[in-house]
Amino acid sequence: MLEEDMEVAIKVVVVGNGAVGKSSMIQRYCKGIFTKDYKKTIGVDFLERQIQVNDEDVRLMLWDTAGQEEFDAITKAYYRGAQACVLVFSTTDRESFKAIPTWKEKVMTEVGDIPTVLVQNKIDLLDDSCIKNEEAEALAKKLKLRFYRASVKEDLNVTEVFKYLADKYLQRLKQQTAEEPELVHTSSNKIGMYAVRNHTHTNTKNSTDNILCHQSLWSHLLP
Ligand SMILES: Nc1nc2c(ncn2[C@@H]2O[C@H](COP(=O)(O)OP(=O)(O)OP(=O)(O)O)[C@@H](O)[C@H]2O)c(=O)[nH]1
Ligand SMILES: [Mg+2]
Repeated sequence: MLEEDMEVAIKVVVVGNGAVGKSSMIQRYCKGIFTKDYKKTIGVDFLERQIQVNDEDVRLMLWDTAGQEEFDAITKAYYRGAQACVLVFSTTDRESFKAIPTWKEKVMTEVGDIPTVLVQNKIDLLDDSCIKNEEAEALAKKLKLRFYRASVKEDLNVTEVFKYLADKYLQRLKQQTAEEPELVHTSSNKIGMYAVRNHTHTNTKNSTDNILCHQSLWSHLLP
């Protein structure tokens, strides 16, 4: 019974300075929308989306953390249990670029080395860029991270970022379970990290994936 309810669910934290586009990125990915207005995230928000990776159903649970420093103490608690991370900076905000190593460190301190990706958002504003391409690439190399240039506004590379993380996470998980087979909880070849039961999802279908959107924080997902 328990086994049947298991599925691959990945907790992803999206971090970076305020106004770099974290909430916009998650909204774009989960709801397919973009909003021009800036409304800073207070504490933490949560949305999720279900995708297929190599015939495997994967539920991406996307934790949208506040970038403003005033919320640091709250957001840190939500890093716990994260299995993947998106580090975001903005093309037009040099401070947000300089802050990336610190954000990476904050997440690593809580959860260790997890699949992570570096994203330069707002590349539609390249004319106003305050970061040279080489600088961004050098940082990615130094931190040993896959690097994407994205525009949430133009819907460029957003899907790719999350697809990469899901792939990378599954690879690691399969490697781990090959080494330690007792980590596999199920009889149906599904590798489960969370028991997901009795959900009352509001499902919205798009062409390829089943998209599940939530505005509420679930008690069983809280750290
Ligand atoms: N031009 C452009 N604007 C963007 C893009 N992505 C986000 N924005 C805008 O940037 C502003 C900040 O976006 P948010 O997604 O709220 O930023 P955030 O990182 O969640 O900010 P905090 O919640 O304060 O941490 C909003 O006005 C968005 O419309 C993009 O790709 N291009
Ligand atoms: Mg936000």
